[in-house]
Amino acid sequence: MRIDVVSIFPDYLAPLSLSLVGKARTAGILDVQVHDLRSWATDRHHTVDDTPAGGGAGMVMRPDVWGAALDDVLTPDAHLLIPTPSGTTFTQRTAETLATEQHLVLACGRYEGIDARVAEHYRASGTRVSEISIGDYVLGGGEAAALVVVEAVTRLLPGVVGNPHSLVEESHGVAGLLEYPVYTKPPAWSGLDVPEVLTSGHHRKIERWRRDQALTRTAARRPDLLAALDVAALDKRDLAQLSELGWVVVGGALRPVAE
Ligand code: 6GU
Repeated sequence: MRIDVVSIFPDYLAPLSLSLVGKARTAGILDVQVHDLRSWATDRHHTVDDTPAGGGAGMVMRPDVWGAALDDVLTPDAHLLIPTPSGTTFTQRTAETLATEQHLVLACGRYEGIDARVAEHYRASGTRVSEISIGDYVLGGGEAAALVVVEAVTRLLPGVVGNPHSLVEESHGVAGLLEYPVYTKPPAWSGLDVPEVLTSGHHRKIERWRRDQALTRTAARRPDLLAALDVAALDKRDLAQLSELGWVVVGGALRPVAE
């Protein structure tokens, strides 16, 4: 996969040389190029923004500078991603879809945003354009979001994660549950023991315990995920555990028992 990132803070993307993403690049699985938007500015001060049409606070990034940059960086098969708090939510499903692409181009703007004509123009020209948000909070710019997107996508590329099985049971996987808690050695630490079942060697009991823990965690931390769960994917023991947690099936969906 090829990923181009365009930003006025190219140094912000330095972590893309580290850890999992850095290794994917070294292994030749991923080609990442970071570009300074200002190199496409034509005036003496390398201006990239201007005051908002219609008035208001802050500055808006100029479409002419972005257009020059994107005309150079986009390819016919590229998917243009514009990180913005007003975008559609980036989820694990988004990462899975993007991991099948040949070429991603991330256009990082400051949070007041890029002139709306940029997305409109490239959509009209046949480029796939997605405006994406990484969550319901406001960042100073798209760079941190770009780091998030690149890491989430890269770990799904074939050959990046050593054991592909670790992609299966994780939080926000297809089961729609949060991951169960994990433990390692030593068996006793700070007065706390590794749960006995995990050292029992009973693989079926371990599997059941982990599933119950995943359900318990999801009920406590992300009840929205339980409410969206496909009830058909739940077995009798899931339903028993959920009932202990105060969740029952009502009209084909999980609902908390009213207090
Ligand atoms: Cl993608 N960009 C900015 N500036 N803020 C955000 C965001 C993106 N996602 C959540 N907040």
